[in-house]
Amino acid sequence: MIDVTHLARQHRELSRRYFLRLSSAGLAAGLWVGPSTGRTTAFAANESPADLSPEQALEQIITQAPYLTLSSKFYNVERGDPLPSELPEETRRAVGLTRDTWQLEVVADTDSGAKIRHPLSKESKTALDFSGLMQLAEKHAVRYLKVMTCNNIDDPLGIGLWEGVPLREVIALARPADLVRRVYYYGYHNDKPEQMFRSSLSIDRVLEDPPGELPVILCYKLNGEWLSPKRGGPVRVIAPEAYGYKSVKWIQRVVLTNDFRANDTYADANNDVESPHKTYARFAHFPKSVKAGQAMPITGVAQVGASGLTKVQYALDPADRELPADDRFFTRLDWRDTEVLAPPRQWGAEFGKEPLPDAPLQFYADGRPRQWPLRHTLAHWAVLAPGVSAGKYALRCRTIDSRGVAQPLPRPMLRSGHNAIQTVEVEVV
Ligand SMILES: Nc1nc2c(c(=O)[nH]1)N[C@H]1C(S)=C(S)[C@@H](COP(=O)(O)O)O[C@H]1N2
Ligand SMILES: [Mo]
Repeated sequence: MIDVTHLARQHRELSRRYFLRLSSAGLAAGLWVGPSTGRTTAFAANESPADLSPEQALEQIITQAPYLTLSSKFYNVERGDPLPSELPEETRRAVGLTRDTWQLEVVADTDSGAKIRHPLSKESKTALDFSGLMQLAEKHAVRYLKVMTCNNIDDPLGIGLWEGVPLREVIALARPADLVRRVYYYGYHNDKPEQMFRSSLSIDRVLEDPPGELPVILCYKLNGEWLSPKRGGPVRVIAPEAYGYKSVKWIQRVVLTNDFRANDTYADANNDVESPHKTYARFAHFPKSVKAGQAMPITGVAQVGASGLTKVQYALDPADRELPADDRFFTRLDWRDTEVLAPPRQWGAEFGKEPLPDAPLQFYADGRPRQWPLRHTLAHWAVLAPGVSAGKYALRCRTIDSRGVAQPLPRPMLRSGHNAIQTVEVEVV
């Protein structure tokens, strides 16, 4: 049997690039939307030339993909008619969606009893503008890696290096005085209440980061470049541990309230609005069809959720094998470990072969990550699975979190973060 650990190590030394063909190539081909749409299988169709050995094929797959996603290659989730990101430049200027016209209001929900001493409002000409934000950035700017995932979409939308000012710094400017329990925040949506997209967090989450957690930021850069209109520019919220709906784009208004309840747009339609990232695995590349006895290069990504990640495993079972009805989450399959790949030496996307500038919060000053994999990012994994006899197989993947618990756990609903165990078909001929 081929030793993948060895292969990957050797590979690291040889090529210094061993991340999967995911972010850019994958998204370009629309591969990031799950099996329900049939699109992930495009990965499988995208197979290595037949004259490569399985080891070479694995190496090729691993070396060909950058870790980060180009800003333009993120999968967009946006609403509005017209879409705020598609407004012509001149309209964007008129509605405060350019860096030189943007303003952020931070006001109190006075009806709720909340009191602040220094409201930042357009009316009183005290709203924060972009140069005010940049002034805060000089002292407080932070950067971190974070995956953007919609709790209703199987695959992550993209992963990037986000830069911004902690939201607490801007809230501090407004000098909250009394009875503030929650932060409501709103994106621009054509000034039509029915199109409004909003989200909320407890004031404590914004003011204080639990150990190991990252700050909620007002983000103005992605991968070292100004945030584009598509990604929510000039400024969006990034809520590091939350699914995408907490990261409101085209942010223009923050309301401090004494209401303790979430007012999120995503509270509708049974979405869970207090649900951190789930740890779960997805396939990137697997052979749709393979010869009997031939080793199978299999790769994928795993989202490293709140509970961390220690392992990614796969199981290969005859497709017609009857699974116990009481084991919907396949706990009794013959799960085998894959290799979770080490940090990339090249980050790809806008950075290409360049190192990440100004060490992100999850990194030491010398550019090494403080741990790997990082929570709220993606881990890449690979395995060369031993060959099997002819037949149709079901191939599955799952993760083991940092507490040793297999994830995803059985969940009553997927709207707290899509987390079904992925199953794909492999035909051995
Ligand atoms: N203003 C606004 N912000 C928004 C949305 C939106 O429709 N309008 N969609 C949210 C949802 S549901 C997701 S999953 C993420 C997607 O971010 P992306 O388009 O940058 O990938 O943006 C969030 N922020
Ligand atoms: Mo979403």
